[in-house]
Amino acid sequence: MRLDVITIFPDYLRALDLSLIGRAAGEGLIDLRVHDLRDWARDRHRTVDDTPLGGGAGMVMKPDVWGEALDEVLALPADAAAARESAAGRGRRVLVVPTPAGRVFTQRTAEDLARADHLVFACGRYEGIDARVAEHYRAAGIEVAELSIGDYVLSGGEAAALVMIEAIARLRPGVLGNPDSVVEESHGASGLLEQEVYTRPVAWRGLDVSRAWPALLSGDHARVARQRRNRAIARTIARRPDMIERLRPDTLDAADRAALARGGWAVPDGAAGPVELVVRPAVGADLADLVDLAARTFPDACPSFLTAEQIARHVAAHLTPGRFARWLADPRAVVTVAALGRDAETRAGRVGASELIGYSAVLVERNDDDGAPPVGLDPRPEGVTVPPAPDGGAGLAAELSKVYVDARLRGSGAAAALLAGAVRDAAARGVTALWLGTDGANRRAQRAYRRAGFVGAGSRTYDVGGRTCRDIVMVLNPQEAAGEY
Ligand code: 6GU
Repeated sequence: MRLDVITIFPDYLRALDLSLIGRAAGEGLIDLRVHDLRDWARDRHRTVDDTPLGGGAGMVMKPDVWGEALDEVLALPADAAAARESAAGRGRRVLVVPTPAGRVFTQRTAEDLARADHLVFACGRYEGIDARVAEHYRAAGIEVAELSIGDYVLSGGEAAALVMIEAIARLRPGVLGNPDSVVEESHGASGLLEQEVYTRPVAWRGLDVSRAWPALLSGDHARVARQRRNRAIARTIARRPDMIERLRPDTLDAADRAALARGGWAVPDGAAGPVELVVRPAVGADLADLVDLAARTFPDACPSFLTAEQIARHVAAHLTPGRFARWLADPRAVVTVAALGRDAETRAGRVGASELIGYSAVLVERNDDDGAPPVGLDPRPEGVTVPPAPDGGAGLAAELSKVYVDARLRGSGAAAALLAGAVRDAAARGVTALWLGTDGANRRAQRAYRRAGFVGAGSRTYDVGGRTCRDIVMVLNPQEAAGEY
């Protein structure tokens, strides 16, 4: 690859003699030449700029001086038609003009320009280069890229050219010592920022990697890879939500979706990318929406042998406004709802009649002053044992009753987000055994609960509209699970 830089400060580019790029040039991997624009000036003072037409502040770089310089460096005949001829069959050549008014230079741009054979950087100073320069070379068939390195203003294109050349050159074969370093880095193909990195000592100034990230030292490569990707997702959510929005659904597996969901992003069926998810405690104003959502989602969780009538009877008896109203008023019932974010709603389309797309309810097994348990709490199945609290005190059981998500949001991660929220809430309330019963034939639900850390704890029977169903019982200790999130 040949690189030419034209500037009025050739010394500025001396930084390229150092480090990787210098070595690559030394080894002949890239052929880098820096030219002084003033060599093409015609007058005694070697003038390269003039006042702007129409008046105003600053100076503009003269097109005639740039024209002479670029003709020579691009080795072009001055005549446009001849230029087009010679441009063909010579490999790809790009004239790069760094300017804060350009398109933003990204890793994609670097990858693209790294495939060119010849790059010529025209570094402007002052208010910029007369606009006819870019116009002329474009008309002559030269590929011209006016590029900015970010939304701030530098006093000249030199620093920007340094940045672009470093980003481009390190992608050329042989320039980097370890080509793997470009595979998994920020702004790479994954669309995620790179996760935090650590080295020895494992414990430093009270910060212990083995405690914060036990998987890293486990030697289990799959586990390490999974945790790294989860941290890359969490970091990107925190720092670059704009990148999260651009993730493509076909690049996201179930574990990715769960990690996204824990950070408040879901991937609805048919959506172009993740959408923001709001997971919050249910409030009185949600009552009507909750009842509607419950009636809509309950049939999805039922075994296929149940009739519509049996299901309807169950909904009418149990998923009533009265039931939800009592839960909302009872501190032992933790009802959490999920809704798509305001922007997300317009992008993904509204789901159903209400804004809510999912809910969960945790019912803590504690009697009130009248000695009554929360309404709707099922008897605790035999297989569920209640471990003591971490401080050795009495444990506490709660039923997760349950996580229901609109069918359209299935597999989006919304269920995982609600589940994570339910586990966190249960942990905060001192629950040591969070249990649930779910239809024995519903493998999808069981898989989701297992992924969240639930383990099997026997079975129970469960009545739906007069028909007895067999449920799998699963349990998790929220006190232990909290760290996993
Ligand atoms: Cl490419 N040039 C200048 N002068 N300022 C910039 C820039 C380029 N990119 C961001 N700011």
